[in-house]
Amino acid sequence: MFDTLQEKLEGTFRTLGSKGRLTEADVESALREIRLALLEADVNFKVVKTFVATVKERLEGAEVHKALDAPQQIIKIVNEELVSLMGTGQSPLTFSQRGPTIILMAGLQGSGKTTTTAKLAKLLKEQDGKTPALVACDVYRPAAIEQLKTVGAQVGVPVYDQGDGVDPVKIAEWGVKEATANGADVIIVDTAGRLDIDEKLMAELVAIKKAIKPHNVLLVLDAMTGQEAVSVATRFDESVSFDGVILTKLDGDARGGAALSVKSVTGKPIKFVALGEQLDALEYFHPDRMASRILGMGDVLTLIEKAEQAFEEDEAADMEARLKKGQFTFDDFLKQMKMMRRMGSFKGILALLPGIPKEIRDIDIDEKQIARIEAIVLSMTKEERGNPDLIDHQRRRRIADGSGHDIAAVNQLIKQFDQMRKMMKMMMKGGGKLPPGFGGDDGAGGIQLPNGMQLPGGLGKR
Ligand SMILES: Nc1nc2c(ncn2[C@@H]2O[C@H](COP(=O)(O)OP(=O)(O)O)[C@@H](O)[C@H]2O)c(=O)[nH]1
Ligand SMILES: [Mg+2]
Repeated sequence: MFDTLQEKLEGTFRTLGSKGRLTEADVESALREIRLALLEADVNFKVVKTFVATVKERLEGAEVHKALDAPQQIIKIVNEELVSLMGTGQSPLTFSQRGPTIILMAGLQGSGKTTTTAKLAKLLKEQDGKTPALVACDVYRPAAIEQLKTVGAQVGVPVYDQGDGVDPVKIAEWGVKEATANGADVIIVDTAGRLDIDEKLMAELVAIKKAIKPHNVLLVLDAMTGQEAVSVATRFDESVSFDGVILTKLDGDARGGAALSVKSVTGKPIKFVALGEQLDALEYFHPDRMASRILGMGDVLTLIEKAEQAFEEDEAADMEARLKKGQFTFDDFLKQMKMMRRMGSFKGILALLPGIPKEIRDIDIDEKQIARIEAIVLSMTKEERGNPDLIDHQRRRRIADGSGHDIAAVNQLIKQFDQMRKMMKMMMKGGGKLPPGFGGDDGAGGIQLPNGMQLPGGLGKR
């Protein structure tokens, strides 16, 4: 996610960080690079213009080029401005005071409405203790109703449908009534999308909206379409005013233009982001955490939340204690793989951590691989598990034979372990703290950036 933008900005900050004292020209050139990076990320040009002007103004006001830690102040200001570009905080859903909360999903075909409808139900059920129900109003696309029923069943939420021979407005009204009678406290209505906005679709949405009076109209936008998503939002808002955005497919969005522009251009906040096809890949959107990710500082807070959901407390505490003593063994490695597996996709987790080397980012793990790692680790002696340097060729051979894997698999595991150990060391350096399960207690502040700089005070904390 946002790799291109991240790389560009990181490069700019690295250049700045390598200078002892910043001249006015240094600052000018940094601003120019930030401007270019944002434009290349497909951020709306008016948004970029205002953004750079604001950063510049703040820099001049703070007279940072006279200060010693100018590069860090620039990062701090850019960070704060990125946050304010995307909103002032998490923008919550409106929950009904009496009766069920009704959510109407809108968006173009293929934007991810149906998938997101199920993801949202799952999130509200698991994180907010709600009892959601879904209503299938896409009567145009073949198999659309079946699709919603399938994903609804996967997340364990009832789906109300009347087939595709009924007027969607009638289905919506009926579905809301039925679901309410059956005890749902959140009702999410999935609607049809077209390949592009057309009059009929808009008229139908307006009619559904009028009929069921939703507490939230959420526009689902495909992040990968960049500025196109922003213009879709503008056009939707002219016909069917909406309350907030769910930005999907961020996992495939290297640029970030939609995420950074949509709030400024339409005035409507992003409420949720979807980061994958799996039904648990939906998150509340936090502008500050997103800014951290964009600046390559990771998103330690989200990581901590995920960790808290996945880890047993004493398990994590135990691991922490050993890591603090500088003991990172193969047993820990195996345990960590298992813990991370419970948190979701490995790649998704690494994206939340600051300063991960590319070799580690590229490791992908699944259950089969965990079983393999386990077999290999179990074939090691206690000494070998604590000290990989001990494991020479002969020992590798023995471990390979003992575990029923070839020596290449053993070599690869040892290499990955070494990299992981180095990463742990790097992250513990400079008083850096790690999230639970990774060896830290609160994960706030003191994080070492890949370019060797330390996160300015308070930046990692909120
Ligand atoms: N990679 C990725 N794919 C997604 C995401 N959300 C939806 N999709 C995929 O996008 C496609 C269209 O989704 P669907 O829910 O049918 O869109 P709809 O036409 O708006 O209802 C499906 O293949 C989904 O699996 C996401 O966050 N990441
Ligand atoms: Mg659909």
